[in-house]
Amino acid sequence: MTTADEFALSDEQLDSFRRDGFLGPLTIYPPDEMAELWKSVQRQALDRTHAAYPEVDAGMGAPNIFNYDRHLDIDLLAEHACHPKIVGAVGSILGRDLLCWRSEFFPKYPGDEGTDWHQSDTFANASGKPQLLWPGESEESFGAGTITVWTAFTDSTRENGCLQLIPGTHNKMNYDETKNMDYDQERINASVKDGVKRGFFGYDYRQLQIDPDWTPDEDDAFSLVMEKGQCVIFWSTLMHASLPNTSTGRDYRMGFATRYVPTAVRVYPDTDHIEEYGGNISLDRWGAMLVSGRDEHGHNKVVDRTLRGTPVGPAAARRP
Ligand SMILES: O=C(O)CCC(=O)C(=O)O
Ligand SMILES: [Fe+2]
Repeated sequence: MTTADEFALSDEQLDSFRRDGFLGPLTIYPPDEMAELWKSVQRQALDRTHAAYPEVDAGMGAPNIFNYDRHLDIDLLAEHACHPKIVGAVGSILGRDLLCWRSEFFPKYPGDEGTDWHQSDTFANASGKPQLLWPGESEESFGAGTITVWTAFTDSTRENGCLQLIPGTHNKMNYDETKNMDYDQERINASVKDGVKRGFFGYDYRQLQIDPDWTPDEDDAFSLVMEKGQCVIFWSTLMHASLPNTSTGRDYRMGFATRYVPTAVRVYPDTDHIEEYGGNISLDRWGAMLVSGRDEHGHNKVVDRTLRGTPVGPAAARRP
């Protein structure tokens, strides 16, 4: 039995995950361990020498595209993405053969807007190009999204911009990711929607609504307060958003999302770059990280974390 197997979800947890589309909070680290880990990650993140994507001086509201995939150059983040508690839980949902295809930092500093309500299935939402293709699906059809594990690297509160979720909404898309959204940096921190300051990192997610007159049923939403070191696991097709950071002090919240699919999924099909959030990055140094099981499909460029001693980083990425 591997360590991850010890953390498989119980039948009860799986039932509730299937019904609600999310599970959590689950504790991955005790708070003091999380605080230490975050301190070390922050120190290491300053050095982008081996980061998969170049630094840009984008100023306030820097597009999160350049924050992607630091698990490829920061070992502590790779270890986090492979944490047995996370891999055990995600493996119970998606099966053993698992890739972490993306990680993202989600900061909210005092004064920052919340994140728009949204669902992501193919992740074409910002780039206009599907980033995930499940077996048997065409690029245009409804796939199954990805499993996101969003870990609170700092305490996540109503005041500093915690996540909000609408349980049970993961089986019906209210957004059409083949529609276009236009990027405008001027939009950041400038819109109030249904009384809440929200945006989507320079986009307005409402532009993707299938029914332009529809509004999310916020009466069914709840705010997910988490202590640092806790995570929530959810389908990317679940309706999710976050509150603005209304704190007046220096209380920021930092979420770190790791995203998983089975090895059978094609990631970034027929693409060698991503263009979104006002940036354009080459996928030359990207690799999907195998976090458990085996890749018997060979669809993706894979970095193997399951082999002891295998170097992590873009240099280790190989085409099978
Ligand atoms: O942290 C946030 O505000 C948004 C996170 C999110 O949308 C995601 O992890 O998919
Ligand atoms: Fe999201």
